[in-house]
Amino acid sequence: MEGPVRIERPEAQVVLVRLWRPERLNALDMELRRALARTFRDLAEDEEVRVAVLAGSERAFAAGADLGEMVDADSVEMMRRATHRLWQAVADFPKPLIAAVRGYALGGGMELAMHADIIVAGENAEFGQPEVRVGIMPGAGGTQRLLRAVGPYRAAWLVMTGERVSGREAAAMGLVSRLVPDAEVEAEALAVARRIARMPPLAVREIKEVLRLGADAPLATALALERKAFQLLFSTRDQKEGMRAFLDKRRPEFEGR
Ligand code: CO8
Repeated sequence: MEGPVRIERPEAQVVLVRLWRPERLNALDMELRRALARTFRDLAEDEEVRVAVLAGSERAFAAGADLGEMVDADSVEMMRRATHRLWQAVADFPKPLIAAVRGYALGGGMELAMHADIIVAGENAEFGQPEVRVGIMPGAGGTQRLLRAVGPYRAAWLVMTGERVSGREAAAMGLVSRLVPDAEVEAEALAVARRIARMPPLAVREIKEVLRLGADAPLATALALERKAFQLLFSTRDQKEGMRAFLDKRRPEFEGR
């Protein structure tokens, strides 16, 4: 398949979305971003897909926005590009998204990784928000998602200095869900995807939504959201199947109903 975003189907119900602009370390140009947004909108509707893995190449998950496309832009041009709509297509993906990070995840690349629910990273991956070094600042969640992930003091240090941290250091900060040797990143991300794909999809979808919405809501509101979603799941066949299978001492078969 041609193009900067490639779709692989390594197994049933799991899709691997691969950023493929290796000669530019997967720098995110407009073509790649548009393709990524289209891909996630399509996958959201695809009933065959329960979980997505987002990966890059061996050297780079993504080395940030394509600076060649930004250097001469003015504010009006940046407003006209309205790239937040393209990012939003990834943020709105309703199924679990696992980022498999090898090599560089810088600037917009690190922000893209933070759009995922789970980050699997290699020990020598390199995370960073170097925007300040090229005269700007993060513009796709790199101040806000990072702040929520690692706390204000580490976020300020990373964003103000633009320094890079290894996968190991990022894991110690809480930015990584699973830290593995570099060569095992994709296999581990796919193994996690496979495990989640076996779970009841409606329950997983509710979990994602409540985690996301709850994180920024007052606690009482978030707990109410959780309670309502919990109660709602009692109308699913998968709830009956899951509990009945447990009582019958057999494996459940979840169908997403
Ligand atoms: N943009 C364009 N081209 C890039 C980028 C980039 N971000 N990163 C790498 N490339 C290109 C290089 O220019 C080089 O091209 P060529 O072979 O033609 O010279 C090729 O990729 C390979 O890169 P290097 O030769 O530089 O490889 P090294 O291993 O020496 O270095 C680095 C790798 C450290 C990753 C280095 O390339 C680098 O510092 N890249 C820039 C990283 C950066 O600053 N990223 C942040 C960009 S700003 C940003 O992401 C803002 C996001 C805001 C999001 C909101 C958007 C609206």
